[in-house]
Amino acid sequence: MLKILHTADWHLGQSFHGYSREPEHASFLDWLLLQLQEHQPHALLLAGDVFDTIHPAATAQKLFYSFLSRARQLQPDLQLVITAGNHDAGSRLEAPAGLLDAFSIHIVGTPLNAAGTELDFRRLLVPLRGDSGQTEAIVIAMPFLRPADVPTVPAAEDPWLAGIRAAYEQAVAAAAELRAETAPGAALIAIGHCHLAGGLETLDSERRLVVGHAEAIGLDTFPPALAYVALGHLHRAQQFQQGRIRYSGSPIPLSFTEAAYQHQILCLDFAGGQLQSVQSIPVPRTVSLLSVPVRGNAPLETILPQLCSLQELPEVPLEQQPFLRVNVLASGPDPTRRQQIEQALQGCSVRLVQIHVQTVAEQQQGADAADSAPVSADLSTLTPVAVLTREYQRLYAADPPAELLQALSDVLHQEDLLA
Ligand SMILES: [Mn+2]
Repeated sequence: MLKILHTADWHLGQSFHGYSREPEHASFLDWLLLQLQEHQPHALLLAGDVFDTIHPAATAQKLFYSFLSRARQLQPDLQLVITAGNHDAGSRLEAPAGLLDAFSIHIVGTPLNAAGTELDFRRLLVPLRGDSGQTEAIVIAMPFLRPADVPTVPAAEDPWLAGIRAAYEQAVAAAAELRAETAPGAALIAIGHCHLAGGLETLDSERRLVVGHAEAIGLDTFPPALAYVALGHLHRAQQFQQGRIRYSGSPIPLSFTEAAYQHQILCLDFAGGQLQSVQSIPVPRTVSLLSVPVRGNAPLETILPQLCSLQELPEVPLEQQPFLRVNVLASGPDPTRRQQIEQALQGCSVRLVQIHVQTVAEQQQGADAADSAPVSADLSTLTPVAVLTREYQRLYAADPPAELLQALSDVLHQEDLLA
């Protein structure tokens, strides 16, 4: 019997529109320690994106290392396996690995050997002890694979994707070999940080993994010999192949587009080399993400009364205040927009982090069409008034009001006087 917790995409140190997520991360890690006490897992797997950036702030590093130390104190037998994601600096994350190994904390940042010259799949293998005190699983601690990290596959149509597949093939072979030598009944488990074909992305959340034209790897990258595949990268929890392959998702919403679903960690039970059961454990949300309106957007005059109703939110310290995004549908320019919104929010216990403006024309054509509207012009005949008129028409599907044109002509006239 072997019990494992699977989590990923912590993104410690994330700055959210200028606000720190540290209090939310600290609450999550406190909660995770309680889960360790309650579920008493033999191991914890963290499948990449430990930190949000390659140079995490000292406070983020402190949060991480103090979690490791508290977890070890609470549960001295706990085995931790941690890999680097695309947001992490693999070799930096791995730098203290020699020290942490002594505490059964295995950190893998790169699949390369110590000299950084060759792939070494043996060093990715972490045997996990279960109830029996014997090895009950062998984990392939595969970090995020960059194009330079993967084996060369001759004549591959896509060298990166083919290389990732080859990397797993060779790693699984190495794991099977180790299993045959040391623990014949053990389960083979792989960690991965990748975008699986068919996976649900969260718009504007995950940093896309595109090299050349390729992005998503196929499910067949993970051979049936693997009893379980613990994935990171996609922030929404999801599963494939009857739950044999799973993303645990991130523990906190990392963008507004992630606000609507339940974040979780997974608790897995293995016996006889097979996955027996999976329980998803919802992570309590300590700071909410509010959008006004809840869906889509609305004109400012409709939004303002809704903002005033936020006065009813309980007063809490800044770090606990909900994050707020306001989605405005604009029929024309309005330099007082922010001011009106801030006024309506006065005294409200919220943090306004984003005013997202979509114009009527953008809404009609779809934002992309408006962004990429083809522009061609004869510069010799292009006047400031023509530029204003065209841009206004593009944004608002209407002619600019007379007072706006007058204001422009006043400015131009002043320039003439100054010249
Ligand atoms: Mn991530």
